[in-house]
Amino acid sequence: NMLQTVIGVGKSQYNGEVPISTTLVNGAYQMKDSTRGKGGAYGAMAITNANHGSSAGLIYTNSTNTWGDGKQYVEGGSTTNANGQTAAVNAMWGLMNTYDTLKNVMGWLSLDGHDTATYIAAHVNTAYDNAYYSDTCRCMFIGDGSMFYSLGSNDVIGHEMGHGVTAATSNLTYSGESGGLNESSSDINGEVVEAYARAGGKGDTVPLTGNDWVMGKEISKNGTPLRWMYKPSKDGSSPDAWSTSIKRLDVHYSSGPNNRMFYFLSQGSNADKNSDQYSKYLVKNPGAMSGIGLDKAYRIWFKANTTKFTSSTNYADARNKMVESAEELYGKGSKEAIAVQRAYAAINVGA
Ligand code: ASN
Ligand code: ZN
Repeated sequence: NMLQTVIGVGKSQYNGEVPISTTLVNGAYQMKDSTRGKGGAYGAMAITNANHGSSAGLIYTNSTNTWGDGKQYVEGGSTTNANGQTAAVNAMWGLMNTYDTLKNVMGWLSLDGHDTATYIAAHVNTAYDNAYYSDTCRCMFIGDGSMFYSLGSNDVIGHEMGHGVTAATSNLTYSGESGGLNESSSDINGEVVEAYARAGGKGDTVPLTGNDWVMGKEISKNGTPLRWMYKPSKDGSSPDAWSTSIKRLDVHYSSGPNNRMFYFLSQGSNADKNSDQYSKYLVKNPGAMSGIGLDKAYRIWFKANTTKFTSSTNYADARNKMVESAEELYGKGSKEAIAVQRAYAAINVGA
């Protein structure tokens, strides 16, 4: 590639000053990274400015290689000023960490596994309280928020881009139980990206740890997360365990039990019955359960989602295929395979 990627200084909103990948083109810097992905809409991973519209817009450019001011975008301000760039810094940092997590932890290139470059459009719509992945552009849109701050924290970007991995692999149908699993897969990816970034981008040379097990805490103006993986019912709408009725819930709620399963698998359960981490279903498995750590839990989940699940996988099928994955990775009867069984039993799936 003729374009040379250089490292700029990004003043991010949630992670302080971060090194961001940019490209020097004719004396100006573009927020574009040709070392992470190829082809796609911009020929490289990139951040664009939707500038309050609904389409992607143009790649961010700057005369120097220092970007943003670490502050929330102020509605009505110029989107070429430092405030406008901060959302782009958040986006690039989250996207670099998402790409690196997939590559360095899982050996998976970009979202589709074939290294097709993706991009993020920042400042979509006006005061927009959402971020979303679109499989049409294989890209992501980030709003500036109204109840939220700019929706570009690492867990949110990891979540949305996780939809791209699922779309390219199991393609779990986005309704019913499969929809809950699709959402949960994105929450899992979000937490892993958060942990990866906090571990300093060292991949599996250091244990993945330090994520907060809640989604979107940083972007929340009142400090209340969107979802609690260790106790989904704290949101007032998500169940903590599987039942026949969860298929009728919105996918952001039916994801809850699988999120809790994943928390138990990684972190174990707390023996204190009054703690948020305790599951009443653990009484079925008194020996349960010590966690196997985020790194192993993610490998088992990733293998199941990318090679075993189908579009109609439900909780029971996910449980069986997670056990298969754990057995293939760590052996039949391994502590990891047993931990998967116990984590699912703890949410009322299987014995
Ligand atoms: N941020 C949401 C999600 O990724 C967008 C949506 O509800 N479709 O699930
Ligand atoms: Zn989602």
